[in-house]
Amino acid sequence: MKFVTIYAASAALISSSSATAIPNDFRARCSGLAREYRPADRSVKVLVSEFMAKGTPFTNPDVHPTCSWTPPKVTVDLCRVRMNVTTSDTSNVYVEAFLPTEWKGKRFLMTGNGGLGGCTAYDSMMFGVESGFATLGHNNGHLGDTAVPFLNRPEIVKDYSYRALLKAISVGKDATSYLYKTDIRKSYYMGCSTGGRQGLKAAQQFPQEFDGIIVGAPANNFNNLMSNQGHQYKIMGKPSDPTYLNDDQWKAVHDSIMKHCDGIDGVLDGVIEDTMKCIPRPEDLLCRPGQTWASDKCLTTTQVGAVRLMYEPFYGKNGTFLYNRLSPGSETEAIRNITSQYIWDWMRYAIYGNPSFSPDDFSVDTADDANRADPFGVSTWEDLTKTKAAGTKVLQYHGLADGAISPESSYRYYEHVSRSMGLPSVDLDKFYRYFPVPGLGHCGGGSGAWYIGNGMRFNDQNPDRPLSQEGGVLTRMVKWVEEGVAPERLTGRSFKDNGKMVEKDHCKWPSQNFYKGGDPDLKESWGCK
Ligand SMILES: *[C@@H]1O[C@H](CO)[C@@H](O)[C@H](O)[C@H]1NC(C)=O
Ligand SMILES: *[C@@H]1O[C@H](CO)[C@@H](O)[C@H](O)[C@H]1NC(C)=O
Ligand SMILES: CC(=O)N[C@H]1CO[C@H](CO)[C@@H](O)[C@@H]1O
Repeated sequence: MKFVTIYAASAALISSSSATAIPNDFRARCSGLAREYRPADRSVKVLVSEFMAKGTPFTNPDVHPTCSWTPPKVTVDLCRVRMNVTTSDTSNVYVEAFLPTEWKGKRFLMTGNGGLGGCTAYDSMMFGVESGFATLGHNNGHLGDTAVPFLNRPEIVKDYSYRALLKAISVGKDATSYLYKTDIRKSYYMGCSTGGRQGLKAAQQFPQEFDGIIVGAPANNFNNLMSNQGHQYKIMGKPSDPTYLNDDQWKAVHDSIMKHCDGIDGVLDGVIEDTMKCIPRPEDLLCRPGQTWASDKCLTTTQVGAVRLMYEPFYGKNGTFLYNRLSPGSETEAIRNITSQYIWDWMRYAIYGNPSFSPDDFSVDTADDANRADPFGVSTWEDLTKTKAAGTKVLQYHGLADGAISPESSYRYYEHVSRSMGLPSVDLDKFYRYFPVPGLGHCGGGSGAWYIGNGMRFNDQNPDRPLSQEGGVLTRMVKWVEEGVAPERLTGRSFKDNGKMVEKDHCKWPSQNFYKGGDPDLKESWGCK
């Protein structure tokens, strides 16, 4: 019944484009797939296969309040396939494919998850399928952006660390080849945050599955990333503590940092090009005797002391480096993450198996315990020896205004790979390139030219003025893999509050964006050095 309705809706669409573009048996093959497809892998069960025409309202079957990244409708004609895949006696992963009628270049794209997820990245999948990729996603082995399902179920933690992804790749490739009756030509991965960590896990452990891997703002050094939130919570305290800053006070810290550091790059444009050159001085905000926040918008010595600690790295037992400082300029985004639930979830359900572990129990010992446990290698800190051997390309990017995951962690990982493999940048360039993106927040948003075609649904929010993804991460990766043209720059775009478009080419590390002069909103005004 549903199939017939959809067919009628799409028939109207075909007449306006090309009637021959859609192979006639594609729809039939799609709807018959659930019945006819018998994968050799017996752990796979097809739950749904349905043809969905452009414009069909989209519904998210993952009913969980934290799984909300759902596109409102299908934006190209596609075949939706949902599969239930058993990964052990006590775990399973839901794998989903969006297979476009107009499959361009026989390309396969695997998407990543977010946070402690638990949520299929339907928005990223819609982005991929719009670009003509056979696009896959999965729920990473449990439902919801929460660690509660990890409690005493190590198989689910294993799925979260890497197994759900590895399984989804093979299941997804097989279903794709079956539907199109032909082999995939090129295989890609794109993810940000936890999706970035998953991309690095693939690059470190099973790079042969992909020709190109796009890694955004990776949540690797994962246990310490979690612990760092506990550390930051301990520094800033609760609203009733003398160390605590409210949102307005953090905004004042942000403004003072911008005043101090925005001009280092030679132009006052609300973007710090090299945040590593910025050394915040919260003492600028200190109250004189008798002054208060209410009357003078100043901070106490206790508050200033706490803020200063936020811009220092987190050291563990015996002075061991654990995690990078808060990135200067990311304050307005970061304040929403300091009290994130992730750390408490991770420690309670994955590390200690003790739901009553409380924020006040956090100490450097907690960080030590998490590092020792490192469940299923979730830290994701190995080098890229296997990537190099497989001939796979890795493109990593990180927003320098990322308040959720410090971009300094991405520099640290890049340099770790360089030292560990004994390769200077000219040699890493052959398979691994890193792009810091000034003015980009956590995977999307920010005050700079932040839209780099990385799958965030920017254009959904700005349907009247969509931004091009040309020169962004996905188009550059395809050129690198398929034409051998390695990316030197990433083109970023955004709109200012007054509606003006900003465009900038972001440079590949270790070169950096450099202001040549002129209108800072034009890419001609910038170079790399
Ligand atoms: C998926 O498979 C698991 C077993 O691996 C089973 O418990 C679950 O009920 C299945 N879900 C659906 C919707 O079939
Ligand atoms: C810290 O040093 C002590 C004494 O040398 C050692 O036993 C312990 O393992 C060290 N801890 C860490 C986390 O390195
Ligand atoms: C767990 C949590 O609160 N995460 C938030 C961190 O900040 C980013 C960007 O502001 C949000 O998107 C996350 O939801």
